[in-house]
Amino acid sequence: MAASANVLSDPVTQFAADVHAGLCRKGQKELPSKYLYDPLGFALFEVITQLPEYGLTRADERLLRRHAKEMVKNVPGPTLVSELGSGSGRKTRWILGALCEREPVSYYPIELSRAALASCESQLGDIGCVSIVGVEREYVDGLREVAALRTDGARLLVLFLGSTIGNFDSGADARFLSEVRSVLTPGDSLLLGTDLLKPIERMLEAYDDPLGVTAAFNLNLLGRINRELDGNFDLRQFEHVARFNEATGSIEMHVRSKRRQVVNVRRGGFAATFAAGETVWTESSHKYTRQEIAKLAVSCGFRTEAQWVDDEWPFAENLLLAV
Ligand code: AVJ
Repeated sequence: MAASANVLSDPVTQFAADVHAGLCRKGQKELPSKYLYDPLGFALFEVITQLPEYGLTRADERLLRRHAKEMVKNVPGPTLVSELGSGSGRKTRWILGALCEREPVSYYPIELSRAALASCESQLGDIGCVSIVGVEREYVDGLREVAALRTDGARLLVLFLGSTIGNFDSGADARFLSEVRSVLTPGDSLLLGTDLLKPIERMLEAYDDPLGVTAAFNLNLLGRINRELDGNFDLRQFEHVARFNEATGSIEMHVRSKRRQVVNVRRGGFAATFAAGETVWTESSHKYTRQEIAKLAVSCGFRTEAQWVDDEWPFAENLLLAV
């Protein structure tokens, strides 16, 4: 193995360290949800967004398509647009298109994965008056870089769509928004997509679909450990669990061990023991109320300029103004 593979900034080393910490801790085992998105996980998530039970992404896109004109009216130009996580360009197209009606637009998607940036550029590259500059950084670092590019009088519009904010632990969402705010200047805005609280059965169906795509998405995290860290998880000995945590207002995904077993993660240099029925917590997806979002915004230095809520699937697009 090359010596350079051992430096701490090496992604494999970081993955191994996070997996080690999460699987060998006392109490509830956990793995960071960002690791769900390797190429296979990303492809499975794309399928999830098309499931009839998972209305979140379609609601997000519907709102942006229907209200993009109104949204950008609230953002006086000239404007630099930056997106935290480029996702699929489908939703962003509506906002960029609406802005284009009044001015040429510079769009800076921020994303850790170069592949995602490339796919974003190929999806949105055809909009004539938009110039795309991908930023391969962590969200806040990337945003700081973009903010430094602005010229006098230019405003920043930050997009954080798809309810990705819901994946932060409670409290961490506010810390993150405050950090974003600290990069902005009064008059800048943040368009924040948030999934809303709905009846429990509807939420559980969305995260435990009858086709088993979400189960595959979740179990793939163990498969990824096998592939990248030379682990020996037997995926058939674990099962997908989705539950609603009333205390935190979040859907949680776990993988549950069907029996007592020991798993080796050879590239991590450790083994982890699982009791029968023990779970590994792999993701939280917080479901907000409209009031909760407005409160969160105020506590982080924003004012809620407007909210748009989908009529088929409770989901809100929140336009927050930095004050
Ligand atoms: C991409 C974070 C919005 O939390 O609903 C979908 C990820 N997890 N099904 C979500 C996800 C299980 C999704 N986000």
